[in-house]
Amino acid sequence: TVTHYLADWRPFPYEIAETRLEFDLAPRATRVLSQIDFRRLSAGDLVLDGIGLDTLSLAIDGKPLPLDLIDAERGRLTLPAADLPDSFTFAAEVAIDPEANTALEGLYLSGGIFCTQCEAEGFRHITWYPDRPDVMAPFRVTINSDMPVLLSNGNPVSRAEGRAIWHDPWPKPAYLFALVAGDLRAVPDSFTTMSGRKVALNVWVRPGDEGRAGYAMESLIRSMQWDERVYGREYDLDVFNIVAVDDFNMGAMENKGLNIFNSKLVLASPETATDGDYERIEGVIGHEYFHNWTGNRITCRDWFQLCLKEGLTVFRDQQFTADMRSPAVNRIQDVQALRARQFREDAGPLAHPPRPDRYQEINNFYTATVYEKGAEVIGMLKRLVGDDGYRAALDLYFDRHDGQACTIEDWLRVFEDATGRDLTQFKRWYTDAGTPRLTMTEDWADGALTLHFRQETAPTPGQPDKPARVIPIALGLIGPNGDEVLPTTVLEMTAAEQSVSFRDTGARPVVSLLRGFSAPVTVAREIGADQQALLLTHDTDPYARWQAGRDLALDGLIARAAGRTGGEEFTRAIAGILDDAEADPAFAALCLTLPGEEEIATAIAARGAIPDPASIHQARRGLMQEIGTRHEPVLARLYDAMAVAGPYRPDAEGAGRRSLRLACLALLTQLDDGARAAALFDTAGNMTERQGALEQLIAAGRDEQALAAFAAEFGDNRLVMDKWFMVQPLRAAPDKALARARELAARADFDWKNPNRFRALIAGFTANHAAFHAADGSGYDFLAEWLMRLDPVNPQTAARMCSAFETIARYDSARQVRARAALKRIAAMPGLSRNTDEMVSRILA
Ligand code: B3K
Ligand code: ZN
Repeated sequence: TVTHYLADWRPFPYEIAETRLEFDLAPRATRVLSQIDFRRLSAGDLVLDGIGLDTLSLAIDGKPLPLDLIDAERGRLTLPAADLPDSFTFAAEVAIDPEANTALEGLYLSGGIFCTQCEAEGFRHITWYPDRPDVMAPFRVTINSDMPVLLSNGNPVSRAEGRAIWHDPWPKPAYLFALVAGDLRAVPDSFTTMSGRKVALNVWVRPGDEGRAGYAMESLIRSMQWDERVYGREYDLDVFNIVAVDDFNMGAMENKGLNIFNSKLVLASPETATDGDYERIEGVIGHEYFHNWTGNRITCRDWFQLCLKEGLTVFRDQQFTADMRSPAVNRIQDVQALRARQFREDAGPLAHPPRPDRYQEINNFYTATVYEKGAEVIGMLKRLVGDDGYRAALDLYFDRHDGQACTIEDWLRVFEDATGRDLTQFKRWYTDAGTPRLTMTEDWADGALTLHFRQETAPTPGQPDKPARVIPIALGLIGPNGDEVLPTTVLEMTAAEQSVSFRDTGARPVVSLLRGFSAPVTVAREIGADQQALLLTHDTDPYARWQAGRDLALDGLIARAAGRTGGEEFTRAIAGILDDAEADPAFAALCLTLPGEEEIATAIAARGAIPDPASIHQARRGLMQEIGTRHEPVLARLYDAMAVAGPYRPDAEGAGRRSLRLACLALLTQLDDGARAAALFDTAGNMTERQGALEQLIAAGRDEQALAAFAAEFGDNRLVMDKWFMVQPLRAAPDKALARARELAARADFDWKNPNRFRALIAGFTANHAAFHAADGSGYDFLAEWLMRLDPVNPQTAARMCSAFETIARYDSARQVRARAALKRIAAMPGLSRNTDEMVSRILA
């Protein structure tokens, strides 16, 4: 295996004036003709990438080239510089087999629809090309096919019987190329941009799905408006197409003018999609649309710079969602997701910086660190330079770098130039892995409160030393009577240790720390339960308020998991939240939902103990029961009060009410044995409540009828049945989940080659913490078995799911031995993909 290093990047010695492609589509033998107009920029051979191509002919300026220039083993075609004029047209004719393409990379078929996925290095599966993001070109694409709908990037040029021609004037790298051909129906609309250009919009779906594409279209229009209003960015083609396909390795792809989506992020109706689905659709439609400027017009110089486009685009989609919904609630959700996925990654064998400096398989680096931490880093930058500084820097970024392939250095330089700030130390957030641990101790003397901060970051793979970073610490002070005595103040920590004092605060206040989660760090501080309860009740910062409740609950859960009593303070303090719940139901729901088992395990490990999954499961159930018992009347009242009258609307307000309703239901189910859940399942008119009720029935072991009814109603809807496959292993009691998963895996409709279906069942199971980490290693064996089955078919999806093993080092040695044995079996599999091989080796290292 080859390791690629950031330090090895060299400019490509040629540029491309235009790329012309012609496709003769056929499922088993698609012919691709390419003509690429190259111009020499500097000395060097012309090296093109190509994998799995049946090369029929190669030529330079019409003169045939010998096919033995191809190094099939390395996937390369090398044309010696000496044989090349200064400018020339390279032509190739190749044949490819879309039907055999189960890896879903390059050109493949999904339910009879031809479609493509080229990021990161999929284009080399289509034809010979400099498949690297810093080689940009305008594309002209001809598609020959009888399919009714033929789409590619850019603007349509002509359409005739069996042929469509598309032209994309905006220079782009090959990873943004896309082609779609199939029997599709359009849900059309249009948008007039701020300069008055009319853009035709289409969401393309299979016949019959038109009625479920409306929300995606509305989300697209809101995204276009928002990017104009907030970033001054206008769309730049005559058409914008979105296509939904059922077989897709990730969520969606931002191909220029032709976004291709996993159908689960497009199709929604009240009966089939949950509030969470609607929110994700809006967020991902926004994300891919925002890439048009942050990713497409300005792209990455090389794949090490991936977070240049992804971190920024996640940051933008989070801002968008906050504007469309509730900033406080969405911030808390983003922090929860960051902790669950990125902190976890950062603390284990797969830790890497937002800008990695080496990789074997770049597809393994589309991670929470590159995406979500990349976004947090931008949030910190914005906090440090202020809103105006941020806006000035972004304007400069678009001005200076439009049409270019850029680096993190270019990005930081626009902030330095626009604001005059030196970002040398700040850059460590991009180059260093690991989550800093911020410790705060307090001194109270002579009416002055002094806070002492210390930051440390544990070593990560390949990075033993961790110099201090710039940490913006937003904090406020709350007096003992609940009044805020110091509004949010930002402290810039730059040294390993730093102190700050506050006077004239009256009686000793409580510190509301890391408001708004101002930096992606973990916090260690001495704080009493009464102080946490004070913050939970009185903090003015919603994130800090929620966090106080979280910490209080975690303390209780950890005590219980260790066989002690615990959670009484949380149970008591939650009364205040319940009293106030109707003012902001979504926020109350977040406070009322206990940390998950995985989060409890993380907290136990952070305190230097070994988590025991079964005790954690018991502890959580036990505390839920106590909370339910203690607050039953008010929970029951809220449960009824939160029913939303009238037709379902996927807005934040309705979603908030439903989330509180389901949070109450989870607690009440501990007492009523699923009576309310069963009633809700039978009567609810929307998928949010039906799925929520079903999950409770599964956890309560009363699911037989409901599951049968669900399958009878939705058996022919793949997306809905994915939910059915997911919730069972996820919510089943830990000692029943594996048997359930194995039963489901044996069903004829467990179409495991479909990534959504595979993930539903297998990731549903691994997310059942106590089942996956069963003491006998049976959960590890189950995952290994399925990863070994999937790897030869779809290496990308198999490799991603190896990360379920990334936390094994925190468990007892018997579990570690079993997990490592499972990983070693995967590692030893003949023909293991480079993707999975890299993941498994890193975890085993
Ligand atoms: N850029 C794509 C992700 C491509 C993943 C390749 N394995 C989607 C996105 O981030 O918007
Ligand atoms: Zn993205």
